[in-house]
Amino acid sequence: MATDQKQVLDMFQRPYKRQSSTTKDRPIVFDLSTRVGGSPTQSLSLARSIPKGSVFSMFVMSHRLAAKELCDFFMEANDVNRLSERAEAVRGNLNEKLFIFALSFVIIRKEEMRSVRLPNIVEIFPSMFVPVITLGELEHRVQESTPDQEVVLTEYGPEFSSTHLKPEHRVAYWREDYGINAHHWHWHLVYPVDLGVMRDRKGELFYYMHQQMLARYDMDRLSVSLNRVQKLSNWRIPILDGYFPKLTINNSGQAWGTRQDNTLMQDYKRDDFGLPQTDVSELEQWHSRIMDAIHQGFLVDREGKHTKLSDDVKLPQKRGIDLIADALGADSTLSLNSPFYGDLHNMGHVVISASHDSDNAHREQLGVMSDTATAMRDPVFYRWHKYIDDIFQEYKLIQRPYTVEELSLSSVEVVSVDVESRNKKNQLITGWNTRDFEASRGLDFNINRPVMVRLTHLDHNSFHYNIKLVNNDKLPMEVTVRIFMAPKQNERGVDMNLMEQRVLWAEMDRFTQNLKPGPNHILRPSTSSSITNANDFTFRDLEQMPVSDNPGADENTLFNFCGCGWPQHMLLPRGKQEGMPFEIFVMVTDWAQDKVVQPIRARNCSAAASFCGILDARYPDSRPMGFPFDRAPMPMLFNRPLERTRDLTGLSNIGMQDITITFTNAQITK
Ligand code: CUO
Repeated sequence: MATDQKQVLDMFQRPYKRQSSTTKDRPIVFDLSTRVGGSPTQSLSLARSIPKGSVFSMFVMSHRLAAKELCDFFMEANDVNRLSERAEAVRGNLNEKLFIFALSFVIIRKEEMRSVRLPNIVEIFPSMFVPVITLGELEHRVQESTPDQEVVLTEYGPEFSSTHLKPEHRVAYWREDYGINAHHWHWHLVYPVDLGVMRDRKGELFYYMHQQMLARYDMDRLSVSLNRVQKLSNWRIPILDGYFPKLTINNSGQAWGTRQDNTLMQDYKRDDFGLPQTDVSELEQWHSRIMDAIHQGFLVDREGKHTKLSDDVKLPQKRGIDLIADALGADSTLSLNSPFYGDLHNMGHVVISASHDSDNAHREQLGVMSDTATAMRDPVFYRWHKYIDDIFQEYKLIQRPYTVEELSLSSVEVVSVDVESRNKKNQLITGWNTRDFEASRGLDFNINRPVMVRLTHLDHNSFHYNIKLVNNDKLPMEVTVRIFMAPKQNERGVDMNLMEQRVLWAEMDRFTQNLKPGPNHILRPSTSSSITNANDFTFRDLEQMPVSDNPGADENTLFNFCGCGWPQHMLLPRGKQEGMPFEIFVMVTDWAQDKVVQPIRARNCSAAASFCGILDARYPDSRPMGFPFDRAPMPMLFNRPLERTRDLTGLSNIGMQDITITFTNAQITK
């Protein structure tokens, strides 16, 4: 392990402690009580105003300002040594999650530190992923263990936090999956609001990545015979489903707020986050102003100037979808008019997470909806985001449909598409699997041996796409291959038409391919997916990595972004035990039209580029995100069954295949 990597790991262990055990002989350099970092002006007053052990929420404006202050302080450090000194000076005095967020933010962005990798967030904050009762049981086992027992293990089964008495509990395995929650935390770290991060098509990716998570959630809901998620649009009636996370906010044991079934959203009047009172009617007003903008076709800035909303623009000019997402996300530097369009998405998270104690009368903490690492556990997250997505879809549906010219690539013919796994064609298998995490990296169990927790998760047998196609051109051709998957039938068991299926298409992979003239054969492994992240490392993985394998050896390799990405084990929906029909859709487009001129050489860390972009580079596909399903289908295809799509358009560059996903309810053997 390289020295830099070791220092980073030291900073991330037990973040609530003033000094980690591995650095206890290093002197404290700064005295935080008077000044920090040798600069008398830097008192970190905003950062210090967030109490230790309580919620840190990037959805809350005052917390974003505190994060900015701490990130700026860490950004002044030019190498891992100096960062580590600054981190040591403040750790134990600041809110732990703010501390880890700012450290991670700086390590990702500092040119000098990009050779090191961040450890998995599950091991930094086990208590945000593992129920408190499981951790208690773990402590018990530690006490009962003998010194020769190297690993203390506990099981966390597929029932998760539920009993299956309530229908929503059937998808608890999905909502409470450690990987999707870690991905969501990482995504918002890479695309934060109000931290001065101006990334290419940030707003559009906010729309697209969240829309795709909803599509995936709905695929799993249909897998367990639940209806697709209903948007949370009527805030005057109670939220049907409660949520009891059974987790603690951090490693000190403070519990999250819980929400009973049938809780009503209420005006936000809490006094503990420096936020003004926010009435539910204010959210409605922001929503209505954004809807007006969509239907009028323009946003209005603070000087009254109109900015047209259209997706038919030439990049890098901003598409309408990007501008609307900026207005919804309320980044003060990106929103064209934040006083007018408000802070709808973020404040929705806050108002919902405070609905059990909206005036702080009970001194209860906010619920899990307030934190990007835990929000996806709560059923209301999807209802809220469906509501947000509905705004985007309203906009997308008034864009003109794509023309045949935009959709076709006549020189390429997709002859056949198959998925293959263990010598079976078009039959995929899912089941359960487990992964071990070292809880003792984040929590102190008072022993010198690793204490492990074993988390259960959905998984599948890996597979590959087998695509046969012909390049009818006389020259080789660079193409983009776009692969999507959607369920075939709705909750009534009826085959969906293209319009109904439109928002259910989940991206599986997107890659460039050189086609030689004549027949071509693509074998693409599922593990190479452009949405997933294979580089998610535990502390132990990183410690055991030989120095020669460390990316620091190659300064052009930027690994930190790799922490962002959908978990590979959640690439497939669960499917049904009796088998569930899905469809694979493959579309080939011309790379010469799709490609983006990068301002600098796009570097290596593009593993999950579809969902996370590429560090320091533009989003690597000029088409609107979600293409071709982002817009309404051509009118003549509107109500037609999908099978007939190709016949009607004569689009040779599209191939489709029916497949079956079967859930075994058994351990997956890799
Ligand atoms: Cu990711 Cu609402 O944006 O949680």
